[in-house]
Amino acid sequence: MAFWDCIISAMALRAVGRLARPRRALCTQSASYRSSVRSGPCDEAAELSAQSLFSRSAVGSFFQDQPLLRNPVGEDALLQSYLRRHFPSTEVKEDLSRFGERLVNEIDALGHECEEHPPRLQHFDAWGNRVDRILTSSAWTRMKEVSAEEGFVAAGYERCFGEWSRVYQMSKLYLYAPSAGLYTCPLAMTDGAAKVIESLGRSLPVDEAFQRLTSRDPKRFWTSGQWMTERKGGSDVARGTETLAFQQPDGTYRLRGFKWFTSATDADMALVLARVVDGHGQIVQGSAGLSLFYAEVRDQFGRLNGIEVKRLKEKLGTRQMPTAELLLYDLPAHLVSPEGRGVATIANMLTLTRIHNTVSAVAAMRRIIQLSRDYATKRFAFGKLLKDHPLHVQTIARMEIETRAAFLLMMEVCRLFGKEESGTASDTEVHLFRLLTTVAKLYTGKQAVAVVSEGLESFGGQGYIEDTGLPRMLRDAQVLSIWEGTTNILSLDVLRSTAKSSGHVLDSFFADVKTKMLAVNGSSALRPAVEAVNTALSCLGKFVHTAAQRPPGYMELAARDLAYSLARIYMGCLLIDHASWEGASHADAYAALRWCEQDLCPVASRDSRGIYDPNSSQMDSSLVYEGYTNN
Ligand code: UCC
Repeated sequence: MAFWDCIISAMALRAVGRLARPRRALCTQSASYRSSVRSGPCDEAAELSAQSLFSRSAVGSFFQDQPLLRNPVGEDALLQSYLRRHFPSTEVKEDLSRFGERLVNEIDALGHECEEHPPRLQHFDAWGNRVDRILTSSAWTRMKEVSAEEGFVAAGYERCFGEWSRVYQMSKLYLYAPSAGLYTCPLAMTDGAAKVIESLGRSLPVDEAFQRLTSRDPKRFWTSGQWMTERKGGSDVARGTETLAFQQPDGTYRLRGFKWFTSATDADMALVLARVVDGHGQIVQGSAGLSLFYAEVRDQFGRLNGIEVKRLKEKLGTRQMPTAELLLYDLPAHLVSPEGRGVATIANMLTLTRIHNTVSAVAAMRRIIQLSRDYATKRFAFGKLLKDHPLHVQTIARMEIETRAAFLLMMEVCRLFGKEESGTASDTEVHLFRLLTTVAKLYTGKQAVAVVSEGLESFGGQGYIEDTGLPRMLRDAQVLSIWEGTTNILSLDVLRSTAKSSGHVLDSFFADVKTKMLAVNGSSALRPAVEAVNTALSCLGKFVHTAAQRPPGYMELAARDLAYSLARIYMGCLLIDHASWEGASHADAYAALRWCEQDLCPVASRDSRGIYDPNSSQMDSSLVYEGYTNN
């Protein structure tokens, strides 16, 4: 026998000895029975047999510790430092900390219940009457009460913290969103409706509605829907809206049409776009023909008011919340906008829902990181905890940098909003607010999908398992880049706001970034980041200044990259600004430096490679349609 064969035989014998040594044979039981029994001597066979017939199968003794949700305020270093920097009084921090405890102890479980008991549509009652009841879970109902109690909408209108009131309100919603079972959706539209009514002037009958939308009394509190989308137009609302409004002798209207996508359809009221039919039966097509109406969903007996719920949507995510197709058949309504100014009037609502969308996006990122980093302290693999694997931690760090940048942009938009509402915003700030609301929505929606997806991966296979609650987060994140304007529609909105303001929104952007960078020039640790932002800004400036000479269609092709450039530069600027604050941590500086290492101005980089040339557009088309047959 060769030397190696001897060694191998000896090892095999030793192994057999180890396996054979400990127990007496298991007598006569079948193989499957034997496999379910850990040990048992022959002389106890009768007893063993009885026990094992009913024994639990052996599944091993190891069970992985789960990630735990703790008070998200205590876990959120950036939220805390932001509050320390901007809210000298401790009142806000105390309210948020109290609310954080409530989240952990009460609300998070309600959120899970909303997912487990999604809404159902009951078309008929037991006696055959058409009722179209949307049946929601008790947890969903409780969320409505919680929303009133916590003043999620009210806080934005009470304005207890002056120009910081929106920051306070949205900070609370940021904590709430990942545990809210999607109740943030009706709240977004409710906030938007309150804003529209407030800006139109609170006359009857909408004054009563305003008071209910902003009430802290759960018995009075109402939510609102936003009924825009029709079969022809999710994005192209102006051309896709077919709903008609017929004026009645008393000056009210009756609406007839089909709303294809109405979210949180169990709302109490809705703002609805429709076309007024004139005395000759004529309507005006396009944007100029659209007006905005206020409608109450149910009558005094709780019956639907000229509405049939055709069906509930089967959605990828947001299943906690009812989304329906509605036939409006003589829905009583009041005209609230000037005739033909429907889109411009509902734009206020879009602004609000886009801010809420941003808040939900950042909140989702923050929550997945909190769970992921906790898990990394509990999961042992390859001889050590995940938190001690540098590559794993690097991955979470990259998620953290995205989230910090997104958080600061979200807060800045809220800050500017609060200033605009309280009349203290400069012209520059008003322009910035218009631009950044769109940019923040489009960029954070994309970030949320990427970060939440990466977050799921950090749990390995468990991230893909439904009852961990993790997959729901990815499903729900996916909607953030779709509803309230897709990424491309919002990129075009950046061009729209630029054109409408004769370039002032971009002038304000440049001026603000320059001012912020000048203020931090002294900090040497941040110098590479400051240089990167300044360089990117100058590249962006060159691109924008030559825009007028571009061929038609050029800017449309550049729109998405332009919007991304604005987002990345501004986020870099905010990270640097925060890191240069005297109370900032080393981690703040590190985040700023790392963020600014990426291509901050992709529109300039791609422009230099001719990506937006008309020729390139043709090549895109031939690439996409290569091999496609349309017959
Ligand atoms: O309904 C949906 C789901 C609801 C769920 C909401 C929950 C959110 C919760 C988040 C938290 C969890 S989804 C529906 C999604 N659809 C959209 O978002 C619409 C997307 N499409 C657009 O944004 C389009 O660009 C349109 C509809 C605005 C385009 O309309 P027009 O009429 O073709 O555009 P115009 O002619 O450019 O704009 C008409 C007027 C102009 O004002 P004037 O007439 O004074 O010049 C614009 O300046 O509207 C003004 N305007 C705006 N103003 C347009 N957009 C804005 C804006 N963003 N801000 C201010």
